Amino acid sequence: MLNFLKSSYNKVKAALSTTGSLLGSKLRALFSKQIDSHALEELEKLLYEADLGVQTASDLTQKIKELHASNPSMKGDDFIAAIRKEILDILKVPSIDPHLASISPYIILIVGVNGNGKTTSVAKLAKKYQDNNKKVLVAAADTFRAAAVEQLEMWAHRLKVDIVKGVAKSDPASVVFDAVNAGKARHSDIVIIDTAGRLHTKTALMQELDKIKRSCKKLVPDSPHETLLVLDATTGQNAIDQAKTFHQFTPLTGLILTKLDGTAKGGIVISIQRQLGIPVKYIGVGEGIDDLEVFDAETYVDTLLGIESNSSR
Ligand SMILES: Nc1nc2c(ncn2[C@@H]2O[C@H](COP(=O)(O)OP(=O)(O)OP(=O)(O)O)[C@@H](O)[C@H]2O)c(=O)[nH]1
Ligand SMILES: [Mg+2]
Repeated sequence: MLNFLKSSYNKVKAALSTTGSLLGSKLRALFSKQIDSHALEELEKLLYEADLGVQTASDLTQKIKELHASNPSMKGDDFIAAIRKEILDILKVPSIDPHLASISPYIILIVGVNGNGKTTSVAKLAKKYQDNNKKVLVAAADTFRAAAVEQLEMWAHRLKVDIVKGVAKSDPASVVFDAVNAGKARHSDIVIIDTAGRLHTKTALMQELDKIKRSCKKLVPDSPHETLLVLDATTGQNAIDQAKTFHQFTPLTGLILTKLDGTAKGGIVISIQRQLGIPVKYIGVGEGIDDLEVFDAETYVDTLLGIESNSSR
């Protein structure tokens, strides 16, 4: 297993600590009182406010109601444990493709709405692979703005990874073709493609992604191996709409959820998984180059619920 697949959990905890302490302590306070209809209503509200989504909030509340009815002596921590289990059931998906290391070049396409953190995530991913002795090439296929190419160039320079870029306003699909070609010729292990921010509601821009994918396929069948949608966790339920529309136009293999350090509502991960079934593969926990973590359901849930993990990670 690649080293970086074993997350460093402290950063995740730090990023989610606002939510963790808030939701966890609020739940504990709630469960220390009499579980009556008022408390159940309050529970549903708390879960909803943490961005778990209407359905999950309602289902979890129903579950607690049933548990309490069948076992009135249940205590606060028992309820929290029950919620933990339910959430883990929702999040039970394989996280990283097992064949990841064996295909070369492994092509990762990064897509998303403007400003969600695509370019930063490309750089962070490049660094992770590089730290694991993978030869990385990044493709600056955001030809829409000159500044976008410069931003990725700056990262590529700092990280000393190969970059293939197009001239301003050139066809992104042709930049991608050149990049994948270069990746093959230079024996890159990983090619990560940065694309322009696009609104999920703009059909022409969404079709452009198809063209980019065709460029990849011409050179490497079955690629891109990953199409990762970058979502900003602070946009709450709007992120769900973005994911739904992107997924319709261009099937996604996973999500990168950025800016979890900037929200007190980390529950969006559960909403997304529950409604769309697309796995969150990475989470962004800051602006630094090392602030990207492989998503781990247990760490996430424990942090969200303020449960002290006793494993020695
Ligand atoms: N706090 C925090 N900031 C982040 C994270 N990821 C990205 N950012 C910041 O979000 C801003 C936008 O990031 P970019 O990577 O430029 O976003 P983009 O999706 O490439 O934007 P466009 O190319 O304009 O569509 C930058 O200021 C990043 O530093 C994160 O996980 N946490
Ligand atoms: Mg960008």
